[in-house]
Amino acid sequence: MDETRRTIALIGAPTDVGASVRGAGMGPDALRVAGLADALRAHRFTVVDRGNLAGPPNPGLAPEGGLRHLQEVVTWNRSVFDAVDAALGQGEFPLLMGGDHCLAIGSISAVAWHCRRQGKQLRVIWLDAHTDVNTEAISPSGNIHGMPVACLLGHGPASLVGWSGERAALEPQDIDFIGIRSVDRDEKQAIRQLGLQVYDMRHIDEHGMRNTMTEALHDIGDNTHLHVSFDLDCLDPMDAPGVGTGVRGGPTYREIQLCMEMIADTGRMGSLDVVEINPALDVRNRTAELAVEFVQSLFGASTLAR
Ligand code: B3U
Ligand code: MN
Ligand code: MN
Repeated sequence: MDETRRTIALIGAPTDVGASVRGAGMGPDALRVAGLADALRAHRFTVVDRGNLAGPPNPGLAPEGGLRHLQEVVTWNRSVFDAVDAALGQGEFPLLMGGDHCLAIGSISAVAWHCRRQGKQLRVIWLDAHTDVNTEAISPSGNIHGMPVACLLGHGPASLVGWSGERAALEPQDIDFIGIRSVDRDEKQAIRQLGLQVYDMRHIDEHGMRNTMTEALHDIGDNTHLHVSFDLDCLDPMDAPGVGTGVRGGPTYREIQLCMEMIADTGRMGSLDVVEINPALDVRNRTAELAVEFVQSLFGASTLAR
């Protein structure tokens, strides 16, 4: 990343339609207030804030057919797809500021579409307490922010799959999960059936973050486009209280720093989602400020590097 200093396009998607806890729609402004753009400029990137996308309000309805707010989720993701696609088309680095994690459907579908046309190999690192691989048939909540991975793998409602030009934007071997500690009963079975690579907290406890990330990043090559999908509830809620569905027992601050620095060292990160910051539940914008710190590390900031 250091050599190229690409233009980073900040894309705000202020919605919580994929969640039942309200508040993640304020995430983009929380990141702006925490100084995301200037923090990246300090590392000599050109940063363009494209503002916030527009979309339907959260109607606050119960799930229908196992899906809450399907139409609104589709509409928001269409806008995200178009904005991410446009940024990639201009050679920019798209940084999606969510919003809840359902928005990764549009974001990663656009990245997959781009990689397909460019003949690039897409790899995704999913930083989260949850695996988000539920479908409408098995989700206990109907919340689509618990389903984006399933949709990207080609399993979900017809209106949310196939956006990348193929039924599946991702194959199971294209994605690694880090920090997992909350998986629903039927979701566990889906993970086994799909053969997903899940580095749960026990794995990190036993092997350490260094070995975990070495494994997760081992097949990154010159032709890889690495997409990072960063759900702030990956962090321990003691550090990051501003999330809707926090789960205790997350990685430490130091472990996440190392994780981000090792991703940066690959030099292959080409797109990023920063999602699930919920300012309504936060303490003095602490979670957004922490996100800004970790995003800087993802872009190569380190203690001794300029
Ligand atoms: N697995 C649960 C909870 C959840 C998933 N993602 C978040 N929460 N943020 C579900 O509702 O699918
Ligand atoms: Mn998530
Ligand atoms: Mn999560």
